[in-house]
Amino acid sequence: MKIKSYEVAALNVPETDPLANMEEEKGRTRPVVILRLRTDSGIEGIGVTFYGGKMTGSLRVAVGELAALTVGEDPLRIEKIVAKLRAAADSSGPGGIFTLALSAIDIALWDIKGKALEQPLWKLLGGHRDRVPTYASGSLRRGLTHDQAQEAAHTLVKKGFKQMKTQMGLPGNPPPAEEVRRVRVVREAIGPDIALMCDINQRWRPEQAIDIGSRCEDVGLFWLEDVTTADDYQGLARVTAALKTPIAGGEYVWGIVPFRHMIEARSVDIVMVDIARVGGVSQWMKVAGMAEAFNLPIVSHVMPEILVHVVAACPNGLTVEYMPWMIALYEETPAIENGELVLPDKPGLGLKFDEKAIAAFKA
Ligand code: SMN
Ligand code: MG
Repeated sequence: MKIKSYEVAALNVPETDPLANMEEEKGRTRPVVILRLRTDSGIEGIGVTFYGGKMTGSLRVAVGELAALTVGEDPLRIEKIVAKLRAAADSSGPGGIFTLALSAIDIALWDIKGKALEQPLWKLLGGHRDRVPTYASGSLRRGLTHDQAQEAAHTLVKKGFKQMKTQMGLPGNPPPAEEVRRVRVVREAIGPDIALMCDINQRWRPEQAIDIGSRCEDVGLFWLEDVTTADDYQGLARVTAALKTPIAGGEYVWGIVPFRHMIEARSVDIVMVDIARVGGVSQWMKVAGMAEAFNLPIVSHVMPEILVHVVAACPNGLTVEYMPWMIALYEETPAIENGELVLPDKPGLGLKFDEKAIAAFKA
């Protein structure tokens, strides 16, 4: 089997909040790049990438330039293709737009492999379990008032979520007591039995993280995420050592090497890997193995319809972030039953682009 052709498109996907209907602003869109890699045997693999922002046009071109280099290659030889692309792109890696583009290619190659072998991706990658816990994300944002956050949290509980994530690092950098109020009011709304995560998105200094983190230890957070600058491995390690609450991090670093430093420094208790920044499915799985060797759980970041496969594949997969930003791209995405994502039986990613939606989102 050989790769025969490809098609790349930039899309603007509506920024809605399908989980709790708590948009801060109507009508906004998010730029995304999609890829179709076609083989001479009729199998088509799909890939997705984003984070290009105002450079999404450049990201679309980068995906196309890399995809052109895969034509004629055997799609089952993924590491051979990745090595070829890295070499061809010279020093445009190892991070940035090169890695974002590489991720779309790698995801499409794994989709082809699953379809060629007639197996769903999660089974090809290890198949540790056929259901995985998932948490609602993207609704309980820091921009909401405490009242709105409580209302959204109620909605998520009513929808059956057993885990959900809110945010601190509130706008205007309020005093610690006001920050802590956010997690307290959400905890009040959901009761003691729902797992509550909280994302800081690198907005605190290490000492602030220790201060505010200590003040909310009694809230019983499942994790505090990205409490300070993502590559301050020592600063993170100080926070991790000081707090009882587990610290999660990793979504902001590029490729697999930073995870070595982060894990060696004991910067985090829970390793979070972003598939676009790490370089796709192949690299995501390598970090999962690294984390497993250090007795650390691994969690996903965004795109649950794709990441459900890798988390389910690994013995140390903990939970899938249910951030439904991209589900509108597909005809169908994995169901949630009893707070868990159900793994698909269909081969590869088990996803089909919703062609009508794709046409409507064309940039
Ligand atoms: C997040 C950051 C950037 C894009 C999507 C989501 C956030 C998260 O940090 O973990 O959900
Ligand atoms: Mg995050």
